[in-house]
Amino acid sequence: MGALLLISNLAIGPFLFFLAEIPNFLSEEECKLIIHLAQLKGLQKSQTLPTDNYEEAMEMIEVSPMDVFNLLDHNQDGQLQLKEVLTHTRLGNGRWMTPENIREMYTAVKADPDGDGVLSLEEFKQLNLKDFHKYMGSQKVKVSDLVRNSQHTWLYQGEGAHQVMRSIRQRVLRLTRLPREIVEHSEPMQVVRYDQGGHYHAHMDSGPVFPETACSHTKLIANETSPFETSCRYVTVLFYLNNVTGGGETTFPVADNRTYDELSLIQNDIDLRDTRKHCDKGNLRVKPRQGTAVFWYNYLSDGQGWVGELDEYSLHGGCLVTQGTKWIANNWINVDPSRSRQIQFHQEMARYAQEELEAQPEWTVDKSYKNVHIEL
Ligand SMILES: [Ca+2]
Ligand SMILES: [Ca+2]
Repeated sequence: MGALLLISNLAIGPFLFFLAEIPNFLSEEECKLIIHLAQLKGLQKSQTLPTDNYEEAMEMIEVSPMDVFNLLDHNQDGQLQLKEVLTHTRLGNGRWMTPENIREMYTAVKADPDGDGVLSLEEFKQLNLKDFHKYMGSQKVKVSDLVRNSQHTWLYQGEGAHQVMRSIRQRVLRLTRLPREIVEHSEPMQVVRYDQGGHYHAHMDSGPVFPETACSHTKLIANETSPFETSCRYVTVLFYLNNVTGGGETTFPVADNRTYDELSLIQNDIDLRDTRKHCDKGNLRVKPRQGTAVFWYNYLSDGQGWVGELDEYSLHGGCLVTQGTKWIANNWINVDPSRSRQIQFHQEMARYAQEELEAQPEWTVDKSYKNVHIEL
């Protein structure tokens, strides 16, 4: 593939965050075909509006106010700064919270009587969490308020798939130089459509890995129940399937930073993770160009030739599409940070194939991903 020679390194961070942009990785015809196949299959909303039973759901959770306070007080100074509250956006009922939203909420539930924008422990103790949940539940949420406003579907790439889909998988195999069985047993291709007004605020494609964390793919064969689960997406290959009339860049807000600090992403009311408002301030932006592939690692190496810790520099998001439609596709290569579990997974997959449990055993992997909706 001549195209592979045109790799340009866009970012090399202090821990060698690597990002490559490869023009013409896909031909125009291939891009059109992927879009066509996705349309035939049908797309679904990537994130739905929060349901009305949020309040009841929150009341079921028994956490003491002190635990919540300590969880939020990142710098442990006994006060909750605005950015500390903002970094825990899961509090937002699926809604993306802005500094303005937080201030409105403080006013509504009278959380900050001295009005200094900071919640002291005393102020927090006075706060009735039920009022907070009631307020959140009463907020009308629009799709533009969500973390992610897009539609997506999955396309099979295993044996027997459309020759173009197979060919792309082979190219990804050569690009990533990973073992064939790892690439072949990874997630199907995800195709995403952003209409005008669509966005995806900055996020990681995969989660941190603790000793108790299970990977979605190897969980199938591991007979353990784990408190944490993540998709273990070692590599992301993102394809731009069309030229976007306006906006829709991929932003990496901290790709070139010297030091990573989650809270430095929010300064003076500017949240760099907000891809509707602050994409222009990010460190690195890739403009969508039909056929171009972008490739990066979401995890660092463990120093022994295997997957290590999550690379926080891989934080990225989809900027607001200001005009037209944006089509992209993702290929994620899934690797379990536990080498033995990954090997066991391959053995099991090979066994399934041999036993011919199903007419097309390769579909086993794809089936396992069918109902996976990982919010990241
Ligand atoms: Ca604090
Ligand atoms: Ca205060």
